[in-house]
Amino acid sequence: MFEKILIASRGEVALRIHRACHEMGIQTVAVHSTADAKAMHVRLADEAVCIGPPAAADSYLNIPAIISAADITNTDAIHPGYGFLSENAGFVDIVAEHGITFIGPSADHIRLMGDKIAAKAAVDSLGIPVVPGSDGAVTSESQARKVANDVGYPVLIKASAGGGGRGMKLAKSDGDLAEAMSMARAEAGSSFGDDTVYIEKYLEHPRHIEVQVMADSQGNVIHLGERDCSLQRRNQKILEEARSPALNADQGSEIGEIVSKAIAKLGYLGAGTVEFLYEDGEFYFIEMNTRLQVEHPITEMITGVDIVREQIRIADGTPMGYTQNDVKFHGHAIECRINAEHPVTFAPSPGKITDYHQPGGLGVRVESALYSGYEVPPHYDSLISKLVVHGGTRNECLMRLRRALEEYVIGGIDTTLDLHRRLVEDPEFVDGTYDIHWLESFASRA
Ligand code: MV4
Repeated sequence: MFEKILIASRGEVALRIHRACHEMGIQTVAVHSTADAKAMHVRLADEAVCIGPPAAADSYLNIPAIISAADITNTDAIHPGYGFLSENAGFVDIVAEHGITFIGPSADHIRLMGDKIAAKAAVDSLGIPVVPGSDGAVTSESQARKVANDVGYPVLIKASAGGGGRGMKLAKSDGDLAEAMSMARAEAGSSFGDDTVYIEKYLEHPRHIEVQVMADSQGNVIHLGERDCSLQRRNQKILEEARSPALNADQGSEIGEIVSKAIAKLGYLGAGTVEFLYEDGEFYFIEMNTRLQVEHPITEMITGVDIVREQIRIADGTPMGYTQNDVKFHGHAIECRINAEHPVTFAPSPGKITDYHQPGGLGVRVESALYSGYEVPPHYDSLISKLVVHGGTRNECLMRLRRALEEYVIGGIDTTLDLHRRLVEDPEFVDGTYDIHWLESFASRA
């Protein structure tokens, strides 16, 4: 097993990875920007290396600085967390060239899933249902018109190099198509340096449901059920649930099995998430994430599987500690993402935490690197805490979540705690009947 792991990330996930390492008897190396010198992950790690100035491009994305930090500390492996370099195939190649293990999938699988057209074709051929649309790239307006007429309007034009909602354009009817095509291509070209686009039928009221999978180097593949991530605003998830309130256990396990089989055939290694839109009882693949996800704790809460620990074991070549038969689902879990933002305007609110009190008790888990006196820097993502609650049923989980939200105190800055306090009282949220558009209207009603 590895003796020392470098954590190429910051904030709550750096702490999450540190905890898994120390429970496994593995030493940790934190890397940090000058803005993060007083961060909790730096304080707790066995060693810490400053890798550059505040801007992420010069520190957390600075590959030479991170590789140097790994070399001088005699690091065996690097965990990239999420964001930053976690889905950068070039980084994975460089890590390998330095004789260090990347804790994650192969560079080839990261590259494949980063190319949205190639990813869709690959999973389609492996039996995963996809959204009806163009067979690969669409290069001309006449070709676009033919696809749109075949699948029916409205259609969505997506950038092959995009993902996460960036570079999509909607054409409601034939009259919109030419402009949507040229805008999508221009935006894709300027944002990603690649103007390749493809077309899909636009699903109007889907839910966003994703399946967590893990695969080890012995060929063992498991799924850990689904998460419902429909509550989002401007492509930022706000609250996630496991399992999905829209599915019964059999429906969730059915798509889980389909995904597991496909992942096995793909020869994938490590943790991954296959994202679907779900509408009128049908699943439609949209993309695959080849990293640990922000919302992984809700899956851990309902399965008892420590996903980060399993990632580390897999990267080391150790078999996973579970087969599918060992995975049992217990109760319901919800994660509230708490951001340093105003709860109504969502204006960023970095600054000093003057008061801090975390909720606790049975079934309550807080994933955060905050402490009283800590200064939230303005340079990074505004996620400062994840409140993760488990209960025997969804209703018990909700009762416990309301209680935990009452206890939580984060003083000195604006946070989205009040948004969550309102959300958990809303009858439509409690019903669980929301789609991907619902939260935007809820947030604007405040
Ligand atoms: C779609 C869609 C409707 N139809 N594709 C946005 C994020 C990116 N991963 C894919 N996205 C969407 N793709 C088709 N064919 C609607 C969205 C979408 C969305 C998806 C998941 C969660 C939130 C969303 C919010 C707006 C649009």
